[in-house]
Order: sequence, then C-alpha cells, then structure tokens
Amino acid sequence: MRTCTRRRFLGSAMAGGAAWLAGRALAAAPEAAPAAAGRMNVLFIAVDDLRPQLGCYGDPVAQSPHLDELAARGVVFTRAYCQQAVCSPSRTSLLTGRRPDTTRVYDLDTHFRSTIPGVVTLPEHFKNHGYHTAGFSKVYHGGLDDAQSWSVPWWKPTSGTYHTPENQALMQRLNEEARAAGRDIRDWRQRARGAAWEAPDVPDNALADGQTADRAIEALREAKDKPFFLGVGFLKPHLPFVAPKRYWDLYRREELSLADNPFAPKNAPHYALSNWGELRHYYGMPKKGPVTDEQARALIHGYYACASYTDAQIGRVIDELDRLGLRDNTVIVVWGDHGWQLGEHGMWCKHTNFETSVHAPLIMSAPKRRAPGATSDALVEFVDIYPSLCEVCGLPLPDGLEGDSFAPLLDEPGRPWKAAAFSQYPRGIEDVGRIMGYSMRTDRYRLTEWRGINKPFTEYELYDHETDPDENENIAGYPENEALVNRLTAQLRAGWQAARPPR
Ligand SMILES: [Ca+2]
Repeated sequence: MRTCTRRRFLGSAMAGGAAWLAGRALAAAPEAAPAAAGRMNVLFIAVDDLRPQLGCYGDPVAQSPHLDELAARGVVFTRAYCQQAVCSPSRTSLLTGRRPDTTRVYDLDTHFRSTIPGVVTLPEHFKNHGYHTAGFSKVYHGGLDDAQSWSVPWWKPTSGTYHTPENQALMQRLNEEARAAGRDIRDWRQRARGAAWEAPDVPDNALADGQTADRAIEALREAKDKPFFLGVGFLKPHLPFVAPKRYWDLYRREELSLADNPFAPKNAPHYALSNWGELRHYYGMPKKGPVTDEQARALIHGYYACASYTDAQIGRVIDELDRLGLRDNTVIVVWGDHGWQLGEHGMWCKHTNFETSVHAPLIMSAPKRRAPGATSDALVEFVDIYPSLCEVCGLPLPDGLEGDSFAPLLDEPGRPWKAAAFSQYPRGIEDVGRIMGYSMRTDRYRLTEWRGINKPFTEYELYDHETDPDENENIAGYPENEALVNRLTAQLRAGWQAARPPR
C-alpha cells in the first residue's frame, strides 16, 4: 500500500487520469445503430457524499475495483461539478434539471413540489415515456421523496445505523439524555448523534446499503422485460463512517496521510469556510477547534472504508445486470452528490464553494458509444445529467432544463465543451444578513462572488488552479489581478447560458 498526500492526489488527478487512460484501449470502433432490441434502460446510482477519491480518478490508495471496472467501460468525467454542495439542493437540481436559483431549494427542509410544483423530474419524465421507474433508498434527500417520480412506491432499507453493542448502547443513552432534556428526537436536528465511525464484523447486507443492493438486484430481475429506470441510492460514505470491518482492513491507517493544507486559504473571507457542524455533532468530536491527528486519520480511514463498501455494493448490482444479459441495453450513471473536505483547509464535510466541496465523481457507461474507457476533462455539471440521459435513451427534452446533454462527450471526450461550471452556496453574515456565494470554475480559475440578498454587499475569491490547485491563496484582491477579476466577474454574471458547449 502506498501513501497518498492530498496535494499529490489533487495535483496529479489529471495526470494520473491520463496515465490511467493511456494504459487502456481507447479505441472501439463506432457502432452503427442504437440498441436494436428496444429502448435503453437506465441504472441511475447516487452515492451520498462520495468525492472523486477512487482508483479511476487516480487515487493510488482507494480500493474501488467495481467503479474502476465501470469506468473502463464508460467515460470518467474528471471535472464534474454539483450545483450546491449539500444533499437536497444538489439532488433536487440534478433530478429536476434546474439550478438552485430556479428550484429555490437551498436547504434540507424545502421540497421542490412547494417551490416548482409542476416540474417533471428526471425519473418522472421516463415514467411518462413508458418506463417502469423505481427508487431505492436515498435518491431524493431523506424524507423528501417524490411519489409521482416512481411507478411503484419508493423503497428504503430498514437497517439501523450502528451494529456493535457498545455503539448501540451509547446511542440509546444519548437518546434518553436528549429526551430528558426535552428534545424531540423525531426531528433530525434535535436527534442525538452517536459515534462518528464503526467497523462491525458483519455481512454486507446487515447494513443499509447491502440491503439496498439486495433489493436492487431483485428489482432488476422483476423489471428485466420492460424498459426501466431504476434509481438506486447508497448512503455511504456519508457520516457516520460505518462499514463492515473487512473494508476497513483494506487500508493501513498508519499509512494514510493527512491533508497537507489544514489551514484557511490566505485572504479568504471567513464565511467562505464552514465550521463543519455536521461532524462536530457526533459523539467525541470537538465542539470547536480542530480534530486531533489521530481522529483525522481515523476519519480518513473510515471514509476510504465506506467508499470501498459502497463500491462493492454497486459491483453486486452491476454483476446482476450482466448476469441478466441487460448490460448491452442499459446506460449506467454513477454520481456522488457533492465533494467532501477530508481535512483540507482545516474543514470536514461539505457546505462550501471550494473545489473540494463542489467537485464530485461522475461516471457514465452507455452501450455503443465510441469512447469506452476514456476520461473527459470537459467541464460538466450535474444539471447536465437529465438531458444527457434523455439523449442517450432517445427521449425528447422537456422545457425548462438548465443543462446540456454531454452525450457527445461519450463519443468524443476531448471535444471543446462548456466554458465554465457554476455552483453556489448561501451564508448569513452579521450586519448584511443573507448572502449567496456564486462560484464559477473555468478551465483555469475558480471565481466566487459573494452577493448580499437584501443589502448591497460584494466580495470576491479568486483561485488560480494552474499555480494553486488546492485553492490555498485567494488572489482576488491583488492589484495586478483587477482586470482578470473584472473579466471573470462579467463571465460569472453572464451565467450558464453564456457558457454552453459549442454544438
Ligand atoms: Ca450528500
């Protein structure tokens, strides 16, 4: 096992991807006709909080054989961006094909049926075109499912969070304390949180994601004779990092490196960073200040273990697809709903506009495309997944979509593409109130403009990925960059409509 520093991983992600690509057959002769046997099925796989820390993204430590195998038959998008780096806003945007300023879903409580009630979601669109659509576990954010998206009622796993007697007892005690303190533990915000990680020695399907794989396998068998769109969500590597022990055993903790930039970016405004309250709520985590190095290493270990566990569950589902002879007539897309800080900038979790939060994995394998096993460095956005699946499956595009199909990249991954990708994140600050950070990634730069919602306010961050791929220094305020900031600000304000791919 080799060690991997975050800097080396980030810095070499492109080069590593290219080297990885060079070792594969790029080729494949163009195939003529679309699937003759009928309509293309869709296996739509969502992975909660998975950042692009996988073998097929050039990470030498990650054990992700099944996603790497999928990558060898599809296209790995090395620069895919979510539209807002937190579960529900990101998923809502992806599943409606609209950006957060259109969905007006910026938090974990608002359902898009209350803001854009008539929208036709991605699975609903497939349902309306004769597909059997079914959702398993976390496709929409927990508690915010959308019944009209599915042909049959949404299914979710029943397994509990913790599996060792100690952690189950701890959870029971914490919940009793919470009740005694008058908290309503049915409300997720008031609920006690237990250990941040666990390595139970149990079978894969003792945990929720193993149950989900079991159910998805059954669903494939049931649906194999009709066109289907199966949405399958996996919960790990979302906190807490609970994975069967054998996945932890794939890694040697002492050989895992900590982030080498555990500090705020120079000159960054304080509100650009998050206080990673999500992790702090877990038992034993610091309420303020940094985690210890020992905790950091355990968290990184747990993240890798959970990603490998989910990789194995995805492998089981795809194996069944193969066994049923459906692979040649099914498009598979796997995406993580946003990135994750694993100690970079001293942060954990997501909830920022930094590259570590908005850059997420996206792999699509579609039969009969011309570039299986390729990587594409094109800038793509999660809002593009909706129209891409429509194009690959031959469905018309509904009105109102705010992305572009990247299906042409499945044939020609290096063709000229979008000029920029856009993300955003809201904050609240003293004296100004609500602000929105609008962030744009171009080939070279990340520009973030913070704007007041109700009061005039602007502030800028600019990171040069050519010289500073870890975004350690905000150079927006340097006099020599004034013209550059002005040019990029104009591009940001022109928005996604001005950044669309040449066709
Ligand atoms: Ca998530």
